[in-house]
Amino acid sequence: MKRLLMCLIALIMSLCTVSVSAAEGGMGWDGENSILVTVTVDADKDFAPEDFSEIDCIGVTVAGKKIDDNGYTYDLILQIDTEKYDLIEALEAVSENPVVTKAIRNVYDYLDPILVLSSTEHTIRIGESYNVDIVLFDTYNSNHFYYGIAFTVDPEKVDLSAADENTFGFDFIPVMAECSNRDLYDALYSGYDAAGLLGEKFGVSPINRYYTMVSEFGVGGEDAYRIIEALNGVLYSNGVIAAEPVHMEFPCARMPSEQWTINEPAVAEMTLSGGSPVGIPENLIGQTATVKGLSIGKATVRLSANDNSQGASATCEINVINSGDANGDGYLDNLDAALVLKYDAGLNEMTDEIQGVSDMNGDSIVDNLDAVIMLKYDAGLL
Ligand SMILES: [Ca+2]
Ligand SMILES: [Ca+2]
Repeated sequence: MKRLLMCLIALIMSLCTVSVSAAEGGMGWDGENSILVTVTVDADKDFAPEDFSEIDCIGVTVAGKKIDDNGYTYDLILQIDTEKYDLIEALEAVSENPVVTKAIRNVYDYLDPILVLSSTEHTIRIGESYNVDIVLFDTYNSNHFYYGIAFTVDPEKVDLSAADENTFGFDFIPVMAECSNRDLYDALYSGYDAAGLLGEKFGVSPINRYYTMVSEFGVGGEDAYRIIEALNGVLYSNGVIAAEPVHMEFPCARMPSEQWTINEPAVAEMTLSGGSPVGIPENLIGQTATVKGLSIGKATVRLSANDNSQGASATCEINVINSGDANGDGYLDNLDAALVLKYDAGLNEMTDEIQGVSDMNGDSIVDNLDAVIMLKYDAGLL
């Protein structure tokens, strides 16, 4: 029931629109040229690039601001000069700044899904098997869903009893008052009248904290800029003294899946094993594809993996060569190549069967070219 509810809420949220002039990446930072730092200072402050001279900072964007007994804590996106620093060097350098309490990769990055297999190409002999494993499958959606902004108002600056959704100078909808200790997640997750909750009229919160929706599913690409753009707008609005993005994850949206295929089943056969079931027993992820060479040729193993709306695919080219086991010891090595070279030089005989397994390039002749392929295989060069 709860999953169905969350799906419904997700659908409703996906229909919410944003009336903000999105920068569409115009703020200058992206996933490759920025880092996220947390800074604690005594007083309210406007940050400038000069505050982070350790990295020759070229841009600062506020991604969050909180106030507590320790002072003001900001989350800042620092744009770095990638000609001078890579991300890791920048993180180390900016950590030396006395006001920086935490420096990490920018979590508002758009992170492309990454799918890595144990190999992108591999050569096997007829009859030989090879395991293709998933080394890494990472998506943005698996970790982050941002939907809105929580902001705190200074009641000295705003007459909350007369406030409505237009009071603060931004018009994201709907605005919800936080009237208890529940956060956005709890408010939505425990509420069965999802549409009613989202449309709740602006009320007075005893803790002066409110929520406004920004948008829909996930943050990535332009959505990331949109959230931060909106956050900056909220932070500099009338009476707002703190603001942060709020996020939640939808269990119903987390259904990773994977599909393995091979395009030339006559060249190599594929068998799947292992993996963990997700959601339904037949939905396995993290499987191993064992490929066995059947005939000389090339076959492509392809994995398409998905997690929610983000997916990636990766391939492993399987090159199947002849068995090449001229001496019949089960291996293909320089001893077999030696036999082929002797045969090519007229120094020994070969049965038709042995010639059949020794013709590595498939030209129906057993000669030094086949020996070269054998030696390359033995040396790991194929
Ligand atoms: Ca052999
Ligand atoms: Ca040949």
